[in-house]
Amino acid sequence: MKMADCIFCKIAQKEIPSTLVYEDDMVVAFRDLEPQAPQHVLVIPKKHVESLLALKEEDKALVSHILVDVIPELAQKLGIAEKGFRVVANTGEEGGQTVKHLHFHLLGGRSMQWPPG
Ligand code: IU
Repeated sequence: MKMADCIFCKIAQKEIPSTLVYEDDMVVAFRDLEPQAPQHVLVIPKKHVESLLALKEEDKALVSHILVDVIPELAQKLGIAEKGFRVVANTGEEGGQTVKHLHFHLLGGRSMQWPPG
């Protein structure tokens, strides 16, 4: 399930170091190297999925695990659940996706503006 040249696959496999904040059998979460908020974590599936558009029927449990279990738990753990936070999945070129391994940005610890740039 690993893509040889995918940096997030390497982070998930611990071949490249990162500041992990969460791990289970399906998911890892680590601190973004260029944080855009006081708390900025990336939640990724361990298996390589290029983007939201590449998800398949069989991935429904994975996505719901990320959204229903992992992100709310992490928001609590990072202390941003009460005041609020933002979850972003940049998808494709105009969506601003730079790393082609599905990732959910979890941002918090400051007031967010809308719309984003
Ligand atoms: P994007 O949605 O694909 O633009 O987000 C990619 C994010 O991954 C971006 O915020 C980078 O700072 C972050 N990142 C990282 O944390 N570690 C890395 O090795 C690489 C990118 I490459």
